[in-house]
Amino acid sequence: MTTTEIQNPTAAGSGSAATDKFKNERVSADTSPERVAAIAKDALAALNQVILDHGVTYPEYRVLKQWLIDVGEGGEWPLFLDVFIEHSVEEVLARSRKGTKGSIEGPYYVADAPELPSVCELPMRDVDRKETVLVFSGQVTDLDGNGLDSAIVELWHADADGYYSQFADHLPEWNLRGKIITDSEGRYEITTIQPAPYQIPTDGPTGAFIEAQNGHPWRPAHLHLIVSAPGKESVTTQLYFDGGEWLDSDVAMATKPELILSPTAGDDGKNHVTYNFTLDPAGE
Ligand code: MBD
Ligand code: FE
Repeated sequence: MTTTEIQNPTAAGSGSAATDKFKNERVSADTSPERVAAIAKDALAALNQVILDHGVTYPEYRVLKQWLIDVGEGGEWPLFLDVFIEHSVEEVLARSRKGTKGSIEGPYYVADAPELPSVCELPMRDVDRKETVLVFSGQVTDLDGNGLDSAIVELWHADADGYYSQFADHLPEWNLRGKIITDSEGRYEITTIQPAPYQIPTDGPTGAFIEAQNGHPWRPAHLHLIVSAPGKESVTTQLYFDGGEWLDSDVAMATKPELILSPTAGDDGKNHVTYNFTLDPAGE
C-alpha cells in the first residue's frame, strides 16, 4: 500500500455514488407476469422460513427494518447486492456460455470511458506510476480461435490504495479506466499498474452486516473487464493474481480458477502477462 495523503471515502459516499450512477441507467427485463409471480412467491417463502427456523423476535424484526432503511438511505443497495447476490446471477448466465469465464460486474463500472488504441496506457496519475507496472496483452477471438476485428476491451480497476475513480473524490475522472479498441486481429497491449485488494467500506450498513456474520470485508486484487465484438456475446469478467491475498475467501464470491493471472517480472522492471478472451456467438 502506498502512504499518499488521501481523504478516506466513506461507505455512504461511495455507496451513494454507486446508487446515483445506477439510477441514471434505464433498467427493464422481459420477464412474464407468471415468472415474476413465481419468483416473488418463492423469495417471500424463503425469507419467512428463515424467520420461523430461527425464531426471530419482534425486537429483532424491528432491527432488520431499520437496517434495510439504512442500506437504502446510505445508497448501499448496489454495493450490498453486487457483493452478496450478483455471483448467483452470474452463475445462471454462465450455464449458457462456452467462452471465457465471466464474473460479476460489481458497483463501479462506468460506461463511456475514453477510447484508447490497441497499444496504450490507461490514464493514471504520477503517484500511480510509482507502483508496479503491469503490461497486459492478448487477443480476443471467437470459439474457434479466430482473431476478432473491432473487438473492444473495457478495463477498469482500483488503484494501489484500493480506490476507484468516480467513487472517491480525490481521483481524476477516468483514472485507471479505458475502452481499448483492439487491432484488426483483436490484439491489445495495455499498460497499467498492479491493483491492490479492495476493502468493502466498513463504516456503513454493509460493513455492519459483514461484521455481524464474522466475515471480512476484502476482495482480492482484481481487474474488471467487459470484452465485446460485433456479432459476439460480450463477457463481463474479472482477472485476479496468483498468490494474492483473499483469493480463497473473496467476500463477493466472484473468483474462478480460470481467471487467475500469473504475471512474470521482466528485465524492464515491469510485470508482464498475457490473457486471451474467447467470445461466444451472439445468441437470442
Ligand atoms: C468492488 O470493487 C467489486 O468488484 C465488487 C464486486 C463489490 C465491491 C467493490
Ligand atoms: Fe472491483
